[in-house]
Amino acid sequence: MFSFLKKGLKKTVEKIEAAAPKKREKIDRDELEDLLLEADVSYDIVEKIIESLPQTVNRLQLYNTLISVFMYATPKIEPHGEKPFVELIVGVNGAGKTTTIAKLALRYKKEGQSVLLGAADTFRAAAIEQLKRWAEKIDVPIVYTKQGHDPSAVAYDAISSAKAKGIDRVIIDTAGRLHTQANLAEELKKIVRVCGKAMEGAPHRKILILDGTQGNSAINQAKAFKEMIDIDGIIITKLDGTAKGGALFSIAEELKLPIYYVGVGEKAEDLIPFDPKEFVNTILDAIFIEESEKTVPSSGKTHNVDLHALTSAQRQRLEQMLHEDGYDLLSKHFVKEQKSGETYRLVVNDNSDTIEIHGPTGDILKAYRAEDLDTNG
Ligand SMILES: Nc1nc2c(ncn2[C@@H]2O[C@H](COP(=O)(O)OP(=O)(O)OP(=O)(O)O)[C@@H](O)[C@H]2O)c(=O)[nH]1
Ligand SMILES: [Mg+2]
Repeated sequence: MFSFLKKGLKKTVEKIEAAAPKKREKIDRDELEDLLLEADVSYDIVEKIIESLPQTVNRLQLYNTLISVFMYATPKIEPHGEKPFVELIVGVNGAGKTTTIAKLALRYKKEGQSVLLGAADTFRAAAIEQLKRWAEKIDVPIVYTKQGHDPSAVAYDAISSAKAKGIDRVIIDTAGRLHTQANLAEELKKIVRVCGKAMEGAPHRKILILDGTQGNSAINQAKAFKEMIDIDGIIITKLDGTAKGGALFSIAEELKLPIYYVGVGEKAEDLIPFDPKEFVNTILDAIFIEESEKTVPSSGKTHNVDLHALTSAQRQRLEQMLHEDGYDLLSKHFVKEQKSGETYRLVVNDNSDTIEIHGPTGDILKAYRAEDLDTNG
């Protein structure tokens, strides 16, 4: 799954790497500012991020700052109680609504849930046809009418049909454009109302689809939809086709909505749950030296320290020993030398059963015996 998101963020990562070809352990604030702007993180957010950081920034410091942007990635509402769980899909035209519906349907199906689609984009005949083709391809039932018919009626019928058949989920497609913006707002509001008449509480999730290639300009569009109907969360499509992946930071921060999934291709399989940690780490991998790329001494088998594997007493003892020797624990992978401010790598050597501090060329600067963690210094 990790590489899947990496694939989706390929262009964004390439852009960062082109701007800063040499990976490093720390980055200067000014250079970081340029890199983030390069990845289409909006200016306001870049300023906010930079403000909270020291002049030179290490991976962990930047991780902690970037991840905090995604605090709205709250646990998603899951189907419970009465069937079906109804999702209404909205967004401007071409954003990827219909394709994303197919992707969601396939995902739910693979999870063992039954799905029914509602073709409530009745504005264009081609839109109905497109969803019908997808329904056929992934083999799920669909409720549709002729072009120009009332989309609310389709939504109502889809929910009623799913209720009658005991289907787990309904996903409703909508038009991205009508004759006017006011028409669209009225229509979406009406669909929402009618869903509620077909089933109390429906639609359970109103999902806004945003085209990732639009970067930050998708934000105003999103705000307009948020005003029309109360959006619950976002799916960002076409991440594979853009170097503007950094816009996800601004989108999350500005809209204060969770990002449920990201689209990383045109096939029904190309939808992945959005994991902020993975996302931030993929960006950081483009800037900082990856742990595995760093030089480690060939003697003995080493791996990263997993501080979570230590008891809190052991960890305290390790910090104490490090401190006495002139180092501070920065993160589970790094320490800082108090005198020079240099960052060194912290690794476990399984052969000698020690925790070691490795210098830039892999030389062992200090080694602590694992058993000493259990004694009181
Ligand atoms: N590369 C890539 N293309 C995508 C992705 N999602 C959708 N697309 C493409 O974007 C185009 C528009 O997608 P649709 O699903 O038709 O968009 P829509 O929002 O339903 O558009 P309207 O019905 O016109 O409002 C299609 O060519 C899709 O194949 C994605 O994640 N990656
Ligand atoms: Mg469509």
